Amino acid sequence: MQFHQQKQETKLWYRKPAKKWLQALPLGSGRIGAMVHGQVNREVIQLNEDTVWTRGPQNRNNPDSLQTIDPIRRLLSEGKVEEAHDIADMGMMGVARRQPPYQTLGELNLFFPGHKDSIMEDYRRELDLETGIATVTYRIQDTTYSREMFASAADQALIVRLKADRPNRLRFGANLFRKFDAVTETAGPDTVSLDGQCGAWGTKFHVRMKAVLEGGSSRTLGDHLYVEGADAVTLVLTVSTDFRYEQYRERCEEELQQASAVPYPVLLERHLQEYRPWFDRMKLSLGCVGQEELAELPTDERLARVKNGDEDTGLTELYFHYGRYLLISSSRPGTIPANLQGIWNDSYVPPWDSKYTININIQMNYWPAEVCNMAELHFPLFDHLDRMLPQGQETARVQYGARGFMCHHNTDLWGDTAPTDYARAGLWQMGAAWLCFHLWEHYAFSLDTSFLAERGYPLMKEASLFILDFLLKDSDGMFHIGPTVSPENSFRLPNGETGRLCMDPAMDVQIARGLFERCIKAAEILQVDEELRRQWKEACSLLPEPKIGRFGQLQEWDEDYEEVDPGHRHLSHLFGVFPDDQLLRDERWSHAARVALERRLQYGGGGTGWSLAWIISLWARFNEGDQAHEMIAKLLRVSTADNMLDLHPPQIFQIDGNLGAVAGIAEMLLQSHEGAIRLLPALPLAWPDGSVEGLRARGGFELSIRWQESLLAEARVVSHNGSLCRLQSKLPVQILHNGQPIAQGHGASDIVEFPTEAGAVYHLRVLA
Ligand code: FUC
Repeated sequence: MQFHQQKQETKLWYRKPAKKWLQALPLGSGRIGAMVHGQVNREVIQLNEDTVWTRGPQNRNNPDSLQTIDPIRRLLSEGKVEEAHDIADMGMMGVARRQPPYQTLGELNLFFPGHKDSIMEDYRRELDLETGIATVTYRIQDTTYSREMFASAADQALIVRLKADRPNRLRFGANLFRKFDAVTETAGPDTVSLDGQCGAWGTKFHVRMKAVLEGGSSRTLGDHLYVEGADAVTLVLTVSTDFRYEQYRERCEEELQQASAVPYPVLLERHLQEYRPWFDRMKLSLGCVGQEELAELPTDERLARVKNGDEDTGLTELYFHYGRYLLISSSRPGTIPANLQGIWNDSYVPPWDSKYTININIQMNYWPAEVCNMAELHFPLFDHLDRMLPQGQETARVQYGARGFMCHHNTDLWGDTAPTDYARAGLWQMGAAWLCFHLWEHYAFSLDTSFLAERGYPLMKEASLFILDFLLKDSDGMFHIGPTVSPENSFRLPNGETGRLCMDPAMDVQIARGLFERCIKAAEILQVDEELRRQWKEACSLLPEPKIGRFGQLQEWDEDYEEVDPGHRHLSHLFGVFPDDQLLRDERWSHAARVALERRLQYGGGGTGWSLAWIISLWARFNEGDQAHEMIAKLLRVSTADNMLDLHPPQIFQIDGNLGAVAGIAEMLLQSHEGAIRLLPALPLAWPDGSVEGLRARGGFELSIRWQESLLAEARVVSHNGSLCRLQSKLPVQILHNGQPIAQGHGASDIVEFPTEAGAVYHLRVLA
C-alpha cells in the first residue's frame, strides 16, 4: 500500500541573513543548542547547553505554610479573597521567592574579512528538517562559500563546516564569547576555549573548539583563531558542565579530541544515522493541491502571505514537521527536558527564566511525544520527575503536612518544587500530579507493564498520596481542594473583590479525579494496593461534580463567579476535554465544555501561541476540523516569527505553541482516547487529500491513513503488542489480514473490533 504520494515540506529557507535572533535557525542535539544567523561578514552562532543555569539548588520550602492553610481557607469562606492573597504571599510562598533562570552559553563568532552583503550574490540560508543540517551559501565574484552546520548527538559536538569552491580561498577568524562570567583562551594555533560559571553559585561550564584544516594555516590573533588560505575547515565545538561531570573540563577536552579526530564525512554520516531515524518515524502530506509553486518561495515570504490572509497548506505541513524537529532537537534520551524555549535562549534573564512552567507549558511540550511516535523523547521528562521526587516529598511534608509528592506551578533544573513568584500564580499544587499523567500516557500507548511497575506507578501513587492528604473533608463528608488557583485566571466576588485563590477550581478537581482513576487502573493491572484502590474510588465519589453556569458553560470555579477576563488564555477547566477525556464521557459536561470554549473565543481567547495550540486539540476533540484549522491559521498569522518559532506576546519565543500544535494536528487526524481509535475525526475541508504515516494510538498501535476528497480512503494498522484493536468508523469498512477479511464495520460510527498479533499488519479497506 503506497500512502505517501506527495512530497513533504521539510525545508525552511531564506534569501537573506538573519538580522535578529527570531530569524535565526535552531540546531540541537537535545543537549547542545545553536542559533545560526547566516551573516556574511560577522556570523554569530548563539550557543546553549541544557544545564547552564544560574544559582544552583535551593531549599525554599516555607515552614509557616502548614499553619497558614486553615486561616486562608477561612478567609476564602468569608469572601476576603484579597486578604487571603496578602497572607498567602507571606505565609505560603517559597522563601527565596524565585527559581533561577536558564542562561545562554555564549556565542561562536566567525569573521570573514572583506565579505560584505553589498558584494555577495546568490545567497541562500536553509534548515533541512530531514537531515537536521543548516546551510549558508553565497558567492563573492568567482568563489562560492558555504557553511554546513549540525548539532551531533552521535558525537556530542556542534559541527561547522566551512568551504570555498576554489582552492585556498577560505580566510576567517573565529572566537568564543560570553558577555558575563567567563574567560576565553586560545590553546595553540587551532583551539580556543571558554570557561566560566553562571554567577557565583550556578553551573560551571567549559567550551572548547578546534579547527581542523584542509589546506592553509591557522594561528591565533588576539583571542581568535585565524585561518588563511584553506580549502575547507571543520570547526568542532564541545561543551561540558559540572551538572553532569565533576571533571567537566577534562570531559569537554576528551570529547573534542575524539570528535575532531573523525573526518568530516564520517561526522556527517554518524549525525545522519543518529538523527534521521527520529525524523523518519512519521510522514505527513496535506495535499497542497494547486499550491505547489509556493514551495519555491522563501519561508518568510510565505509567512507574510499567510499573515495577509492567503492560504498555504504547505506551511502548515512545514510547521508540523518543524515542531517534530524541535522536540527531537531539544529532548533526546539522557538530556534535560525541553524548557519554555526548548534549549534555545540567548538571554541571561530570559522571560519566565526559560525554565519549567508546569501549569500547562511543559506538559504541552510533550503532548506530541507519544502520538507522533517519539516516545523515547518523553523520557527526559520522566527523568526530571525522578529529580523532583525527593524535593516534592519534602515540600508536601513541610508545607502541607502531607505524604506523597507534589510540585507547584514551576520547577527548575534541580527539580525544585516549592511555590514560586506569588500566590496568584504560584499557589497551585497540581504540577507534579499533572506531569504524572504523562507516565500513564506512556503506558497507555506502549502497554509496557514493566515501565508502569518500575517508573510510572510509583510516581503516580506518590502524587496521589499528596492529593489524598491535601483534600479537606467537610461536615457532609465531601472532599474539597485548596487553597489553590485556577491557573492564572481571576474572578470577581459579589462584594467587588477580585482574586484567584479559591477552593475546588474545575481543573484541580479534574486532575485529582483523573489521577485517581489512572492509579486505580494501574494498581489493577499490577495487582497491588487493594486498600488504596478503595480509597481512590471513594475519593472520586466524594470530589465535587462539574458544575454548569448561567451561560450553560462548564464552570471554571466552584461558584459561577463573574470572570474578570472571559477571554483568558488558560483553558484550565477544559482539561477534561484535552489532554484528559473525563468531560467527554457525559453529554452534559461535554456540551457545557464546548459552550465554555465558545465563550472564551467570543471574548478574544487564544491570546498566546500555546493557548491557540491547546484550542486546536480542544476543537479536534469536539470533532470540529474547520474550527481547529482556523486556530492553526491564526497561530501562523499572529504568533509565528520568521524562523517559525512560536511567539508569546509581545514577541517572546515560547516553544510550547510549536509543540502543542503538532499534537493538535495529530489529534485532528487520529484519536484513541476512551478505548477506541478514530481515524480522521476532525479533518478540515482545507485538507481534502492527504496522508499520514507512523502516528501512534493507545493500545500499542501504529497507524497510517490516506484520505481523498475529504473521506477516509484506506488505513494500515501495525500492532506492536497484539492487543485487541477497536476502530470506530463513520464509513463501512473491512479489515484485512494477509489479504483475508477478518472483520467488518457498518459505518455510522460503529466500532469494528478485531484481535491482533504483535508485529502483524492489518489493512483497512473502505467499502463502497
Ligand atoms: C504561564 C502562562 C504565561 C506564560 C508562562 C510561561 O504562566 O500564563 O502566558 O506562558 O506560563
